[in-house]
Amino acid sequence: MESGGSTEVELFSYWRSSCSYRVRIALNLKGIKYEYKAVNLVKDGGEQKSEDYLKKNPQGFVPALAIDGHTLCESLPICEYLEENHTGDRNLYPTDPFLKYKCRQICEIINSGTQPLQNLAVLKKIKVDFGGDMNEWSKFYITKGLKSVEAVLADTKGKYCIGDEPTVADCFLVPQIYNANRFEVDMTQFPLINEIHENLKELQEFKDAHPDVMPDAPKDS
Ligand SMILES: N[C@@H](CCC(=O)N[C@@H](CS)C(=O)NCC(=O)O)C(=O)O
Repeated sequence: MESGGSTEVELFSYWRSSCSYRVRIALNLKGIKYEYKAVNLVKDGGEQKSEDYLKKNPQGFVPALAIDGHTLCESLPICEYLEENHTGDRNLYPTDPFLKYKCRQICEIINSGTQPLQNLAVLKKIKVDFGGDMNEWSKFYITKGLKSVEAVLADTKGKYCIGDEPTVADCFLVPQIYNANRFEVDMTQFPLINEIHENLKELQEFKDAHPDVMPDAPKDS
């Protein structure tokens, strides 16, 4: 595995962060080696809020990716950057414009329509400031998001989200399924997603990005 640019690639990540998980998969699909830099989102109020880390990602979120002399934030533009600047082992996007659009549509349903509603900071606010049930909230919005993805997949799916090659849509779907399981979403209502997930679980690039095998995962996870 080789990086297309600088060899000093660092990923600032938290084992259970779905957005970090997306980038870990994308880096693996591209065959880019990276050094794992753990940012603990929960310890002492969260290392993501430290002065030092805010210089890397002013939003106080993981992931951040140091690559080619830049520090990049936001998982979707990071994947686009990797696609455009690192030829790598695989393409993350289909070449056909319509399929590329479909791929982006799935990413956006997850990236802007689902994950932000169950982000740690949002859940804390719902629980602490509004006395809401953050698990029920998360379950509701993840179910809604995955229902939309399931509908899109009816037209696009092969072995994976878009045909028979893994794409960025799969990089986004698998971490969202991980979150769905965390919040005990009833996954039996998503047969297409489940079928794709079973296929993706077989790929080494996805296995190597799983939260449980990250260096900062608790030993009993
Ligand atoms: N749109 C951003 C979202 C990043 C994000 O929400 N990261 C979460 C973990 S998945 C985080 O760092 N949360 C920390 C917090 O809420 O304080 C991306 O795709 O990278």
